[in-house]
Amino acid sequence: MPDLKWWQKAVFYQIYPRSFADSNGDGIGDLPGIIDRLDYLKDLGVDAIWLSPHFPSPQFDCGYDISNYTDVAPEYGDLDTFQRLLEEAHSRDIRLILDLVLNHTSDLHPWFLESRSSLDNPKRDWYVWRDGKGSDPPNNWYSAFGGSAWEYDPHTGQYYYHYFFKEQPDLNWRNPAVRQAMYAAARFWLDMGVDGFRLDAIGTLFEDPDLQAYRGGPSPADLIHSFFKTHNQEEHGKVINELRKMFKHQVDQPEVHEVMGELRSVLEDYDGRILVGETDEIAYCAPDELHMVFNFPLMRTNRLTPAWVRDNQRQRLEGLQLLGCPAPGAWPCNTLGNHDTPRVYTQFGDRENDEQLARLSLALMLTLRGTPFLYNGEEIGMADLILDDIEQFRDMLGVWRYRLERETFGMPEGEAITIAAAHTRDKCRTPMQWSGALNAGFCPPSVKPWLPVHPNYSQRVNVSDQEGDRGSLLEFYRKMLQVRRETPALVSGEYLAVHEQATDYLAFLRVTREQVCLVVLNMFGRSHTLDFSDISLSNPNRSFHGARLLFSSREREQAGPPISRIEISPFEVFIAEIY
Ligand code: TEU
Ligand code: CA
Repeated sequence: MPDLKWWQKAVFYQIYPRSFADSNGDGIGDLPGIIDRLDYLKDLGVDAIWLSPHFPSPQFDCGYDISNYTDVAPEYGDLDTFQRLLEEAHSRDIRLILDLVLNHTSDLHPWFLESRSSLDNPKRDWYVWRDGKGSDPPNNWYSAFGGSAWEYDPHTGQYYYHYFFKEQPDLNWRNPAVRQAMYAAARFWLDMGVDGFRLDAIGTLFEDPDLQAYRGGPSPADLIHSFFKTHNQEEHGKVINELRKMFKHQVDQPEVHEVMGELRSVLEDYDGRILVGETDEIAYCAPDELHMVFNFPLMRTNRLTPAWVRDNQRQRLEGLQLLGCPAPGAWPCNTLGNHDTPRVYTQFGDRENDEQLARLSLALMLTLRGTPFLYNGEEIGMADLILDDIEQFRDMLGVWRYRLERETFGMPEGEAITIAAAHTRDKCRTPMQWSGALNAGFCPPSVKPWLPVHPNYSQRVNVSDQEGDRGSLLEFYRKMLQVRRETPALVSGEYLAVHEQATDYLAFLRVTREQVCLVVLNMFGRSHTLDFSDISLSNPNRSFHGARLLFSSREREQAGPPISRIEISPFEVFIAEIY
């Protein structure tokens, strides 16, 4: 295997701390709970954790509104506990990256409290303050989370800018003092030994300095309201493109590259630390900027068809190759779910074959070229929980949508709840389901967890009922992670699509000098008898006559089938070394 770095071989597992494991029975996940579950993660076979924000926060945006960048939220533990988590993870050869929210702080962060206290406060220019135009805001920019991007502050008679909620005022990244303060926060955790950062919403760091107005057209509310009507991912793609036009003066300004470069140079003072940006913009992926960015376009569909994946891979890999991302060749990063998106089981299921499609989704993540990011709970098939009581919502984006539908569009209560429940990110953030006990073993039966537990925990969608059950999704994840770990070509091999006209199944090779793997993912319910004897490689010229089975999602004889006649079952995951 060419000398890949650890982050190019690793499988990442995102932990949403508030929902992962509650050690002290207050209904809220915490760091000691994660420590208690590190053996579970080691046994599952993940190599690295992305920890969503663990910092002190008023929790207006569920932790993405930070009020202290160099401490631990008291409900999760303290710095000593964090140090212990890091040591316990490292002792199990599990790396840990943190979630660095650069674009904004909480409006209760001391920096903002100082900044808003007076026009001449030394920290005034740490945030984006502007005079209004008469009684109007400085311009017509919107927030991505609804309403104007400008909040009037009567105390000083100016407006401050917020790309997200008004409780998340944007930092002014053109101010060197802001950069130094945030780099110092990064060093605080790097000095402790963390292995890097997932950088939140990096595209939003800068806004057009001349406040170039939005060219006019629908508001985010109008777009999002219309999207829900259709709620299909192709429509979602159109909405995303419209939103990108709407926010073009508020995101992906050229200076973002400068900050990514400065952050990268901070990391160069340490060994083996990484930066992965929450963006799909591959232009940030460079030897002097980010190690990885996410392949978000892959996720923007309701159904992972072979054609969809082939097109995505063609675009992403060719694009990364052109950029000369860190050798060897391009280095992609694939994911199908996180704390902002529907759960994989729900999003890519079809309500009839969900179990098989969940297996295919994972197999895709573990066999495509690049670093896979998994999301806690997907390994047991956790699904979206559709809430029916607005009082249970914790994601203010869901509450905003409810109010929008009720107050702006006059939707009846029941419909507004249904729409908001589909939109709120609470649906994918419910507590991890550890057992079939009440509250799924997340917290004591007598305690109300911070979000309701999905009731399907009592139908074997939980760790303890699936552990040791060969037919369970959890054991499938464990086995597939092991196969990937033991198959160098699946980790470092070039990707080469074959049988590209096939509509039902996705077939591709993963090629290194030493090994060639054939991967066949049958994404539909029809059987196929396939002939791969026509495969050949140039440079060096190679043809193939035999197949050695590495993994199949169904029982198969150990000896591989003849390469000219491979029978593939409905929804089968088939991986073989060919020679
Ligand atoms: O999300 C940034 C981002 O892309 C959001 O605009 C996303 O589209 C939204 O969550 C709707 O799906 C990051 C975090 O992942 C998210 O949880 C935070 O709410 C947001 O930044 C602000 O920090
Ligand atoms: Ca707790």
